[in-house]
Parts: sequence; structure tokens; C-alpha cells
Amino acid sequence: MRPNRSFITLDEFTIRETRRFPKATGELATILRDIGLACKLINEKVKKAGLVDILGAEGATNVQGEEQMKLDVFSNDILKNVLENSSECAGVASEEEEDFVVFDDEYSNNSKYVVLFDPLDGSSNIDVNASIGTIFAIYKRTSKLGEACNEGDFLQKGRLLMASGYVIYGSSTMLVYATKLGVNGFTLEPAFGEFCLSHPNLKCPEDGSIYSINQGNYNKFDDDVKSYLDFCMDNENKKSYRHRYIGSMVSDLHRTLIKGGVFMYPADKQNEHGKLRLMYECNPLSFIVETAGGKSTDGKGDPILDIEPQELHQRVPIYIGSKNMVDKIHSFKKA
Ligand code: AHM
Ligand code: MG
Repeated sequence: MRPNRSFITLDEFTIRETRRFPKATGELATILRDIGLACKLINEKVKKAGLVDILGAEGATNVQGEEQMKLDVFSNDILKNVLENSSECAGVASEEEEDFVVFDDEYSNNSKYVVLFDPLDGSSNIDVNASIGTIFAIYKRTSKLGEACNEGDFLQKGRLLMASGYVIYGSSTMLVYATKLGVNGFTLEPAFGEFCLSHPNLKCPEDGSIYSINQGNYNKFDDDVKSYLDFCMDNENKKSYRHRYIGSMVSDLHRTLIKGGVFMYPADKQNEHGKLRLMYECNPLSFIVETAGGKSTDGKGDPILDIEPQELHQRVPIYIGSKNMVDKIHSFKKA
């Protein structure tokens, strides 16, 4: 008699997806499994952060001049290490590394994929025990197999992503990933350490009532952003809006994906390109939201996914979430 099992693991799911395509080789499934492994190791450390002496600044600063926490360093190293051991990854680029990293050996040079990641996004939330996350983006390399990968393999627009995803270390740990086939969410079952399918075929609601932005920057925003925020706060409004801002993009985005709403990090007087990074944060999350039926733009009307990247650490303003809410923001933009 077969055991009656009601769950399906991430591995089983990706293999099942691969079988839908006779020509698929399963390499993407392997990378997703490897990223899942790295994130389980990160999860272990994150969950113990209050117990062991791992909190506190590492003393180093990253390429954006921001202070790195020890968990950022650990997460970066573990992702690099797991992906270097993977049979399918030719190199990586990370928000915490100045330049991309080439795994220049015989196996890696014959691997088809490169991976970009933000190893621990929202790390300023670590010492207040709020949710944080890992974000990843997987591209098929454009350079010749057999040779070391190069910068062009990483500087691809988001529209060309093969897959992207995030892991949220929250009240439970979840991995959400998208391919062109759809978006699916998996919750980590701590009893046997596997991500199990819990949120199949996720769709971002077409409309919502939650707007998410660092409103403390109000005075620095352009007039059109201010007008939209005034509109959301207007009590005479037919529809009432609520403001939520965790300050951890993965967490704010996860809520937006599930409940609907909009998340914004606009340009402001001091930061003409906003704060968030195109390659490590905006592209992978935009790919998920668009695949789930939502929308993501830079505020000028251009989809984030169509921006031609110029450099690895490029920043970009972002407006992302329920389609109707993103469209509403655009109606406040001056022609
Ligand atoms: P990080 O990659 O250094 O953690 O910064 C990114 C984070 C996002 O998670 C979050 O949306 C944003 O920074 C919050 O910034 P602010 O404190 O300016 O609102
Ligand atoms: Mg980040």
C-alpha cells in the first residue's frame, strides 16, 4: 500500500514542472534546489540570531557604503559556496560583492546559468526581530559554454529572467519563486526540513487598499508622489486606504503579492534613482509580481523588466503591486 502523503516538496514540484517539457534537462530544478539548501542554512542562523552572539555590525561596509551585519556576510558566503558546488552555476553576483564572481573551473564553465542575489535584504530589521529575506534571480548565460562567464551574462534585462524568487524568514519561512509558468509558494516544514507547496499558482489581486512607502521621506518626494499620498490619506475618499511599511522589501512585497496593494520606493530630492537595486531587488521581484498578474514600473511608465541594465549595482525607483493601484499612481504623474 502506498503511504498517504498530502504534501509535495519543492524538489518534487520542480521535477514535476520539468517533466511537462520533454526537452527540459532539469538544470533549473537543480539550481532551485541548491538555492533552497542555502536558504535553509541561512534560516537556521536567522532563527538563532537572538540566541547566539552573531548580531552586531561586522565592521565592514558594502559597496554602497552601508554597514554590513554579520548575518549578511554569512548569507552571502553560504550562497556563494553552495552555488559554487552546484553543477549548474557558472558564476554569481551579489549585492554584497563589488564585482561578479566567476567559478572558473571545468564544470562551472560548462554550466548554463548565472545567479544574482541579495543575500539578506532588510538586514537593519535583524536586531528588532522583524522579517527579512533573500532575493534571487536566475539567467541563462549568453557567453559561450566552455569559457568563463562574463559581465554580459549578468547585465541582462529582467524580461530575460529564467526564474526568480525570494525566501522570507518570518513567522514561518517561505520560498516563493516564479518561472514563466507561474508563481508558487512553499513553506518550510521544520520537522523534516523541506519546503512544501503551500501557495500554488499565486495571483496578485488586481486591486488593493494598502499603500506601502517610507512616508518619512514625504517632503523630499516630487509633487506627483505627494499628490498620490495625499489622495490615499484623504478621508473624503470613496475608498479608504491603509498604510503599512515594514522597511524590509521582501516582507512588504510578500504582503502586497498576497493581499494586494502597492509598494513604492520613489526617487527623491537626494536620491534621483531611489534606493533599491535593479539587479538584486527590483528585477527579481518585478518578475514575480508581473507573472502573478501585477504590475511594476519605474514611475515614468516603463516596466522595470524592460530597463537595459548599465551596471550591476544600479538603483531604480519602483512602483510595484496590484495593477489598478500602479495605474492610479501613473494618473497623478504630470504629462
Ligand atoms: P538593504 O538591501 O540594505 O537591506 O536595503 C534595502 C531595504 C529594503 O528591504 C527596504 O524596502 C528599504 O531598504 C527600506 O529603506 P528605508 O529605510 O530608506 O525606508
Ligand atoms: Mg537589499
